[in-house]
Amino acid sequence: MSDLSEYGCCILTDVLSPERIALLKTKMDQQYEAEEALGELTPDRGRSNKIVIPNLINKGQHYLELVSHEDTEALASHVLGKQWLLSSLTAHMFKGTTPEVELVHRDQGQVPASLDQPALLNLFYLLDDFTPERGSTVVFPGSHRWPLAHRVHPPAAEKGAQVTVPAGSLFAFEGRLWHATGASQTGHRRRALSVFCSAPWLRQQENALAATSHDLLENADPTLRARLGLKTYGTLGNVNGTRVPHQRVAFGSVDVDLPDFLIGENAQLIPTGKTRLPQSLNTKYSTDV
Ligand SMILES: O=C(O)CCC(=O)C(=O)O
Repeated sequence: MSDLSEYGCCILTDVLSPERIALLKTKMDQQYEAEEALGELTPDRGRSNKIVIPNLINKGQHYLELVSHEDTEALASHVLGKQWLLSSLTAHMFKGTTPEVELVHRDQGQVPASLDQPALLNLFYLLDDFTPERGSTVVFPGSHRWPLAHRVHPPAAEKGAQVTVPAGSLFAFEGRLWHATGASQTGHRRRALSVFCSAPWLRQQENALAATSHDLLENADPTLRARLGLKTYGTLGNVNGTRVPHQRVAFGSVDVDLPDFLIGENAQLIPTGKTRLPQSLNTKYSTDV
């Protein structure tokens, strides 16, 4: 925690056991291959060889365990307060070599640069060793405290330092730190899982309530539901006008249920539950059956 406040980043080693690393690597590779086979439905990966597998929330309990991991809880609560939100849960890897360092950025680039506090915290759980040859992250230690004039235009990538961190570590960097994905000479996969945490007043990177299966939301424990946004923070995050517990509470922190109905014009009830597969899959399914 003191490194985080001094340098804007920190490293905790030996956080994941070798067995857990092996399992997560296998699961991540399988997930990637399976999504690639989805054809038109494969998420858009962009043109870079740095691959991000989005929205791991629906993709297995083994990923959700990192959200409730004690080190996630400790660091995120320390930096962002106890009511932090899950901004996104993603997997990061390379597919072959990457010739250039990617964009140098601050994760909280969309928050006014004059804000002198972290609004985001990126927790990278490393499944492979991060080394400069493998394109480890380029960081500018201490840049989270740079004066305002240096917070908008990024520093030159060559002036940064690349981290060296062993697999199984947690590499944490806060939202004001200038950083970039390094160039990979070797083409090593360099796998990591990102638990991206935000202050409770900031919009989440993934639209969790639209992107999470309702089954998962209904069955999630209260802490996970809160991390995904089903808890109020002051006057934020209400499901207003439909039946929720503690209807009259305007301030504070209250668990919120997904309503079965919204109330529309002339009190017409609008059902919220919907599960519709794309037409092509529906046809395939009914033919197979
Ligand atoms: O892939 C990396 O090394 C850094 C990733 C990054 O820049 C980010 O997630 O904001």
